[in-house]
Order: sequence, then C-alpha cells, then structure tokens
Amino acid sequence: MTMASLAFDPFADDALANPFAHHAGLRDAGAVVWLERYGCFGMARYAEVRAALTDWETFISGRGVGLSDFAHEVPWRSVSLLLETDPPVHSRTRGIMNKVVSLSTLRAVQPMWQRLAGELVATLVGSGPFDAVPHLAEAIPLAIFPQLVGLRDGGDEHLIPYGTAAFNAFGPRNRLLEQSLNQAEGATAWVMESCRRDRLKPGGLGEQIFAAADRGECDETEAERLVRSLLTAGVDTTVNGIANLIHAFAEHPEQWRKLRAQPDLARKAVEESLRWGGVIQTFFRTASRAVEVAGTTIPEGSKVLLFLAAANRDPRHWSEPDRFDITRSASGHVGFGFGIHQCLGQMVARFEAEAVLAALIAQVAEIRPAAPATRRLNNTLFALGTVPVELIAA
Ligand code: OVM
Repeated sequence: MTMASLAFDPFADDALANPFAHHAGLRDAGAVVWLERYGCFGMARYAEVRAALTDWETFISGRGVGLSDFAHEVPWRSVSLLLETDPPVHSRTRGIMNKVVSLSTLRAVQPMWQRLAGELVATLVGSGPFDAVPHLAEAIPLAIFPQLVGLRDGGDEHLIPYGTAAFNAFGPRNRLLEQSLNQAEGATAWVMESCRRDRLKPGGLGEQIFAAADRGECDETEAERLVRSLLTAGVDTTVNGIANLIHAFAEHPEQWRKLRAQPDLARKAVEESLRWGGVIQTFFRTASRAVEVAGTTIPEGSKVLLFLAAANRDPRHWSEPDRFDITRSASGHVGFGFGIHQCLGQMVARFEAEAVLAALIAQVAEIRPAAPATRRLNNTLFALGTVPVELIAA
C-alpha cells in the first residue's frame, strides 16, 4: 500500500482561514497521509483520530503536542505538567486537577454565571448592531474565569494575548507565531507572576492547587505550573467557543427558532456547536514506537498531526456532518479531545456556554447578522475576529 504524500500546508493562511474546505481532501487521501511541508504524518478521519487519542502509550504527549519535538528542540516555555506529559507524571497531576476542577465547585458558581450572562445580554438587546466578540464572547470568560481561579486584580487584558501565543506555538515557526510571541511578551511575564501562591486570592481554584502542594501531592513550583495550565487553556478557547456558538445561530436562524421553541435542547446545542465549530482544529502527538495504522507504518519519533475538527465532520462517522443541527446527537465528538488528556475544563466551557444560551433564549427572538463575521488566524484555533450581530428583543 502506498500512502498519499501531500503538499498541502495546514498552517498556511488560506487553510487557517477556511480549514473545512480542505478536510474532505485530507480524509479522502487516506487514513494516514504524509505532509511534505513539515515532514510529519496526518490523520483526519474520525476512527483513526479517536483511536490515536485513545492510545496514549503509542501516541504520546510528552514530546509536545505541537510540531516542535521536545526530544530535539527547546520548548518556548517550561512544559505543561498536564498537556505535555505522559503517565505516570500525567496521572498524578491530572488527579490533582480533577479534584480541583470538580463538578460540585462549578455547580456552586453556576447561578452567579447565569445572572452575569443575563445582565450582560440585557445591556445588548435592542441596542443596535455590535460586535459579539468583545461584548459577549470575551466579556463572559473575562468576567468569570479570573474570579474562579482567584487571580489578582488588574492585568486581565494579558490573558487573551497569552492564550493566543500559546495556541500559535503548537504550529510551525511562521509569521503568526512570531507576531503573537512579540505581542505576548509582557503578557507571559504577567501570567507567570500571577500563578504564584502569594499572588492568588483565597477561595479560588488556585488556592486549592496549592492546598494539594501542602498535602504533598506536588511541590510548590509544580503547583504554579498547574495554575498556569488553567490560564493557558481556559480563556482563548472559551472566548472562541462562545463566539462560535453565537456565530452558528446567527447563520442558522431556523436552529435558533427551534431552540427557543424547545429550550431543553440547549445542552445538545452546545455539544453540536463543539462538534461543528472546530474551535480547536488540530493537536500533534509523537509516535513512541513504530506503529502500523491502516496499512501504513509510522516510524518511532514521528510527529502525527491529528485533525480533530476534520474528524468531527467525517461523513464516515456522522450523517450530513457539515449541517449545524441542534437536534442531532453530537456525543462522541473529539472537540475536547479524547482519552486521558480529554479537556480538564470541559465542564467550565459547557457551563459558560449554557449560561450564555439561557440568557439569549430568555431575552432574544432573533440573532441577526449585521455584517459578515471575520476570522483571526491562529495555528491551532479557528478563531473569530469579529461577529457583528443585532439582538432583537423577545
Ligand atoms: C496547559 C494547556 C492545557 C490545555 C491546552 C493548552 C492548548 C494548554 O496545560 O498549559 O493550550
């Protein structure tokens, strides 16, 4: 069997601006493809992506989940103790964090988030066209997340530039990465400093992480690094998740009418937006051994690019995958990844999105596009730059 060798560059501007246009070609080229430009393998079909995410012993994270191979290159920052580790270290750190980001903690703050979303939407309804990216998608996580973690006051504006740089850093050293690293210089220092025990307020997730250090489950510098994970993974992702959710309904008014007629579809709608939207497009793994996948041998040490967003629209698994349909069962999507590294903060993301949706359902008859949405190119995130809309009062 011969494997398809492709000149396609998934990190070129046109691919990042319109990734879904390239996914059918990628999936149809084979279960495993060779990406000449980067000298790595790629998988874009649901079955193989999910299998690779599940097989953490073969497709490891400890050599980085970006293009850079930590066995040969120095990472741009000290490595994440969650994202960029394998068992046994990962089992220990993830165990700590699973207790910190618990459902009971989130349930306790959810009413506050719902109130906040309701108040914010009330200021926007009937007030003419506005950009939903700053006014909703950024406003909600920035109002919620720093408080949840217990971040010091002042400097929240660094969170998004830091996240943007971190997500660009999973791709090649292209112009996007250089630019965002430059733009995040002050942000990186602020984030590092903000993770320290003496900078955190009592009552937040940060304090609970340091409590784990006090119990001997990790040391103090590990605790700082685990706080950093919350700040890296928790902001730009949810900003774009919410932006994407609003964008999806603005573009599909019939789905919005369906949701308003049947508000108990809200949970399914959030899940479908995670499947359909492709906020996290890709992550890499590294082969820890030579492994055969669908007749192709992937040698030890190979980087493998997993196209999560392409897997979430693979017609081999989903029916009419390009359709945004809030009544479908989107469960099993890999928008949060799969297996041992599956998103730690997925319930934070869902609760935020559900709070926004509940506020919109209660107050908004129509989410009317005011101008075409624009994209903000990123090596990992399918990010929105602007989502101009008008909220018509219910
Ligand atoms: C981290 C982290 C975790 C998940 C995602 C992420 C993708 C970073 O631990 O720093 O950015």
